[in-house]
Amino acid sequence: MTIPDQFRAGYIAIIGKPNVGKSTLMNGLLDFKLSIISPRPQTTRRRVMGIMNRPSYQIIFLDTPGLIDPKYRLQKVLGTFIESSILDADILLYLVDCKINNAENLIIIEEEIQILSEINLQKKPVILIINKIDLFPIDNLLPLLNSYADLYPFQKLIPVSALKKDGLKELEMEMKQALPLHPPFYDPDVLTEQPERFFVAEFIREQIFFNFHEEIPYSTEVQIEEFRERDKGKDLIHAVIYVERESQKGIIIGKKGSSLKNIGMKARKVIEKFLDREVYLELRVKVSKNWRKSENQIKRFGY
Ligand SMILES: Nc1nc2c(ncn2[C@@H]2O[C@H](COP(=O)(O)OP(=O)(O)OP(=O)(O)O)[C@@H](O)[C@H]2O)c(=O)[nH]1
Ligand SMILES: [Mg+2]
Repeated sequence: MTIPDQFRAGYIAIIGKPNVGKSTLMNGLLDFKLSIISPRPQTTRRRVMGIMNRPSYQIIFLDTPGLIDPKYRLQKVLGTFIESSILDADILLYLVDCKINNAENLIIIEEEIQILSEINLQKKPVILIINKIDLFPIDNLLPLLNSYADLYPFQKLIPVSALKKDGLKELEMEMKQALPLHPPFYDPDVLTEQPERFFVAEFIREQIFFNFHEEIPYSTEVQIEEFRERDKGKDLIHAVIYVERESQKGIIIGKKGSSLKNIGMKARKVIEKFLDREVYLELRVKVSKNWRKSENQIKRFGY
């Protein structure tokens, strides 16, 4: 493949508080479901890489966990994923959600900007994305944009709806112009650098977010014990769902295994779509007592 002289390529980190739509935005831009999404905060737990390949540019997105004050040891580790993504990035996308411009929200806006200043130590260029504009009346937008613009020297402020894919083309053009001249970092066929088994584990975890409530999704970790391609028949995937307590194990398994079966069926569909082939998925549930507080266990899970 010949690479055009003026090829542009770079890393863009997607940063913001939990639940503002970072993963939805990355998937929308890539037009492919890579990062898992749920209606609850703190869904993303690692940095997820997605590569946009175009004839004259390549953008490597880094989706990150939401910015929070860490309480658990696990959350401290997640903070390091955010830091490393910012360090690796050429440009930051700072996501916030659309809000009515009242006194209460002005305090939140100031806090958001304060966090941004604290994490963007090297003062990399930042594009502010106001997401979820589908949920708010258009009249809110201008005053909201002004409030943000008054507080920080953003390279650009762009309102979007990641869910409805509104404004994404404008955003892509803006990002493209901000990219440095550089040959592609990855082969243009590549969508991500992370292995298939990473995404398989994530899609199982996503089902836990959708099917269980309160602490269960947060107490859950999924590990792939075996991923074997077979000459004959479907790929074989053995995954273990770890929870923190015996009672949680019972809930996940459900009556006569019905809940586990349901998760397995739904996750398998997403996995097969992602891999573009059929798989045989076997799930087991184990208890790893209070793993989120255990440094060793967190490490063993690969964080
Ligand atoms: N209405 C609307 N909902 C959206 C939009 N973007 C994301 N959402 C919803 O917001 C919720 C959170 O989306 P995620 O993409 O998981 O958010 P996130 O910022 O990655 O969250 P964490 O990984 O927890 O930090 C989901 O229910 C999405 O469907 C949008 O533009 N409009
Ligand atoms: Mg996310």
